[in-house]
Amino acid sequence: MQNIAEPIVSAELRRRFVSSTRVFVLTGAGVSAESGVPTFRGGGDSEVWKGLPFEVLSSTEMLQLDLAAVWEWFDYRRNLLGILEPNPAHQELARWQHLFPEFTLVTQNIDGLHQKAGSQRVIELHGNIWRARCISCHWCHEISVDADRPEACLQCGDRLRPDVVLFGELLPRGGLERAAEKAAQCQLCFVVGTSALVYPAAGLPEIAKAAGAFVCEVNPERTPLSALCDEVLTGKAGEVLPLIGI
Ligand code: BV8
Repeated sequence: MQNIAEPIVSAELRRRFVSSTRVFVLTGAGVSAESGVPTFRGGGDSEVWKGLPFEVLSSTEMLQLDLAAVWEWFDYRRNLLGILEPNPAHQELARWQHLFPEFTLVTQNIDGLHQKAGSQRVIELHGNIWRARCISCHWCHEISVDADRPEACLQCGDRLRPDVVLFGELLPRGGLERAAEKAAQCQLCFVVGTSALVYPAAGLPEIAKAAGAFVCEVNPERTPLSALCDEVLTGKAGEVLPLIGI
């Protein structure tokens, strides 16, 4: 059994953790990995389903081409997610929201596990797999674990689509702007479990850094963002995050 030494949390980071009043956290698929949610990249094969890479399945082109196939892909993922629970990383971030006067949690994930762990006011940049949206009137419908999703919009009868931002689609108005504003105001920024490849989300830590924040990355692997960070804690989010706030 490989003995993975615990990452050393610097005295500087601990000092900043106890003295900061404005903290910003960006999470990616890696924060849900220990809950059993497959990541898209990093740590094995990227998510491929029925021979198609996820960037193709989750794209605006695929939506135009074959809405039923997109629903099949999201139904498959939702069924996987239905039985999964938050892990210590989600729980620790839910605890952090009570530690700072201004705490902003921004996620690229669509799994809803931050909210399930108790995080509130989560900024979901890429939407949520537990919601369907009408392609005409944009009416939204919650999809619960134990009920079939509605076949058509209950308001206007047109087709529904996942309320998720697909590749090639603009992010919903408001979320990204609010996230960028908080990133520019924070004193301490954590980047947890993201390959930092998908924009515009990956640009948020760059905004924080440019505004003078101390940036800390938590990831078992290095990313294009690592060089920009003031501290890189190499390890799993569920194991590392609880070490920071003690
Ligand atoms: C946009 C929802 C303006 C769907 C997602 C060509 C045409 C159009 C656009 C583009 C283009 N070329 C580039 C773009 C921009 C594109 C983009 O950035 N593409 C990338 C791939 C190059 N972005 C967009 O399209 C965005 N919109 O730009 O609009 C526009 C519009 C039209 C034309 C031009 C511009 C929309 C992006 C949103 C897409 N939707 N999700 C779905 O889920 O199916 S993105 C999806 O992938 C996720 O939400 C997430 O954001 C991303 C995956 O990233 P990560 O979360 O980082 O996950 P990943 O698996 O990559 O990494 C996991 C990390 O965790 C790894 O580092 C690993 O080491 C680490 N890890 C593993 N285990 C652990 C761990 N860390 C901690 N603990 C562990 N235990």
